[in-house]
Amino acid sequence: MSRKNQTLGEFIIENQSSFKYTSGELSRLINSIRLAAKVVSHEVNKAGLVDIIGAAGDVNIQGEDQQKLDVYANDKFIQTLKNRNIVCGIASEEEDDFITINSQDENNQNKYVVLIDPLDGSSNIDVNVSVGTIFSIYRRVTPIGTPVTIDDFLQEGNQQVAAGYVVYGTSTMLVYTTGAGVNGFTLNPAIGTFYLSHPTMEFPENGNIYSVNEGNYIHFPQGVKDYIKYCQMEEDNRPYTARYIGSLVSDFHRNMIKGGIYMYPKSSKATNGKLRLLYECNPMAFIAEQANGKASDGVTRILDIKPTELHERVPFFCGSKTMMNTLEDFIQKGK
Ligand code: P6P
Repeated sequence: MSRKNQTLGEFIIENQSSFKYTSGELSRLINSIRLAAKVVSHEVNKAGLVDIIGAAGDVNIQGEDQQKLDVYANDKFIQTLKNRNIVCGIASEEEDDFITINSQDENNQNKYVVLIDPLDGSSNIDVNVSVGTIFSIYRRVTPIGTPVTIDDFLQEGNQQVAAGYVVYGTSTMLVYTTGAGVNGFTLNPAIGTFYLSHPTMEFPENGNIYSVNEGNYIHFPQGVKDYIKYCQMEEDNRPYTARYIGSLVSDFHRNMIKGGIYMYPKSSKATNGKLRLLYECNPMAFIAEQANGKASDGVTRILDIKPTELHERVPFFCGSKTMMNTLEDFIQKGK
């Protein structure tokens, strides 16, 4: 249920009954993400003005230079979730292992775990291109009141109870689903309030935008190469338009609004692809499917992949259904 100019807070309260698990806890969890998103948005929007950009010198588990804003965003989301005592565990791209919350408190009745990429696309920070936060929420599978285990995090994406992203772009938007469609909220920074600006977001059935880093073309599997050439042919409504920002959240967001496909294939350089299953592909796939789109590794539905490691990578393709079906046909033929 949505109405014009509704705030995110009003929307959460009015739609709580549609949550699969009618608990105020999930509402409070989404609210805490809303708070952290406002704080991070404030810092991202002034990144060029203070000495907060530039590599922090550390290198994260992915072997990537850790930008100071990465560290800041990671700390803010973890601190907000911890302080409001809502979750029992957190996993983050920036943390080697998962974080247990209140394990010593057998009265800890918290039943949700959150997996997060606190600042995706961070290499864009120094060049003032939009970046994003991605989050994924599950109910724990181990007994309430006990410390979480890795099993609480290695759940298939089809078990998510909520997922969303924040895009820090020309405006800051929070887009999320609890399994009843996808809604987008735009932040009014003057008063710190998110307003419902994009109710019931959906991928157009087809599209004419393809997003891929063509610099890796020679390393791609044959089927992906054939699809990219198909996109570039003078035929039907093609050639398509190539748009690639280098920020998953931004490319995904544009393609969901205009219609399109995002591709990060495996290659001889990245044998399992680059994107992480748990806190990038699964949440974006949940949103895509809730928005009438599709997401796979080229063969298997992303949400049905059984995770084996916290930071595992998978090839990732998602977008308008018709485009995805055509791509998967090319991949099948290219085998
Ligand atoms: P490449 C950012 O690092 C990211 O994880 C996604 O946001 C983005 O789509 C992709 O990697 C860009 O990777 O190899 O094309 O620079």
